[in-house]
Amino acid sequence: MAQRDWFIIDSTLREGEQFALGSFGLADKLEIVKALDAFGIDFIELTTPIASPASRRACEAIASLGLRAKILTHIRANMDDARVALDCGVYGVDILFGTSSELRQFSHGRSVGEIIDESLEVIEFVKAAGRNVRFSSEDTFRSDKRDLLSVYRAADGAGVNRVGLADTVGVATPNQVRELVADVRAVVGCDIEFHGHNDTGCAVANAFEAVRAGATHIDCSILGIGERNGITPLGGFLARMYTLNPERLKSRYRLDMLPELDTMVARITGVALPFNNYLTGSYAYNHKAGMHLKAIYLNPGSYEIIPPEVFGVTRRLQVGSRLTGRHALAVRARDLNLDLSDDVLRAVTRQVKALADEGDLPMEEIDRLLMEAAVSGVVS
Ligand code: HCA
Ligand code: CU
Repeated sequence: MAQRDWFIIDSTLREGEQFALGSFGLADKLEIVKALDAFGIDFIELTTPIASPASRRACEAIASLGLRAKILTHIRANMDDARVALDCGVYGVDILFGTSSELRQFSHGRSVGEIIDESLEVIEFVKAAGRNVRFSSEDTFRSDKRDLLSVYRAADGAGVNRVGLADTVGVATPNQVRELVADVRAVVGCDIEFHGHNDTGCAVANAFEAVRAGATHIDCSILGIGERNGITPLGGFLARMYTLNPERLKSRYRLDMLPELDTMVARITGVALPFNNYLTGSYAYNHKAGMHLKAIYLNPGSYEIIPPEVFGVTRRLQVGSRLTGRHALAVRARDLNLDLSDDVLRAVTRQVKALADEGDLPMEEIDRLLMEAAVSGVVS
């Protein structure tokens, strides 16, 4: 199935509010949506306005900002929910219904026929109001495929803009996502959304396979925040897609704003930015081993699949470790305008390695050793 154009639905203010520390005040929400809008995010999904009075006020306030990003909110297949959502002035609603046998038995107790009937009423109501509507089935990947396809077919027939597949528990493998999206693609004409949890570390790969199989909308959140350990992180998904089509991403999003988005959500939620975060983690562009350093100096692409400056970050060259090499020290010496012979450089390298066995050396210490060697010509 040919890849179609795809869009990002940022759910930091819906799924992300389900993160343990994701309890956003109005000022936080406004800061986040404005930053997402400046970044160029296509859609922003908000917590349902019926969750609480403040949720409703936030939904109304954000919908009236006139952002370029289209504002969606998440609702049950329920007419009251739909009315309140439309009253808030949102661009569209994302309807969710559980289709897995577990949810049908232990949660809402509806049959597939009842799910279809209740959903169609809401879908028709939203369509008649001229708004955008999506129908998604919770826990898609543990649902019976025949049930799923008949529900999706009915939703498509009723004129939804999108159907959604949700890997609610993060159990799907990339292959399963590819197959199921392709199966859904074969029975619906509307757009397809994918929402993937990261319990088994597959959320980025699953989102990528969904796009390859014909999905058009991917749910992400900044830093991946959401229920449990979260969903597809915006940065990780962008990194994945960037390597395949850099120009397209650069033309659509202000990629250099990613550090601002990540640090903003880390600050607001009170978590540290993960050290190994995609692209923006403190060490995501750290180069340490001598062989890596040598190649990086000659051509950064040898160990970097994405130039750091594209995402507004800088590389770190860690020269003062026991894994360092002569080339790294030679480059540093050149930067300091020191003229060191090969023998002296080898000797300094040995000295740095021996000292670094007791702990990495800061750059000032490296510089001091290089300058000392330049003056004396020998190294003790
Ligand atoms: C949840 C709901 C949801 C909804 C996804 C969607 C999920 O479990 O709280 O609307 O597509 O993961 O199923 O986030
Ligand atoms: Cu979810």
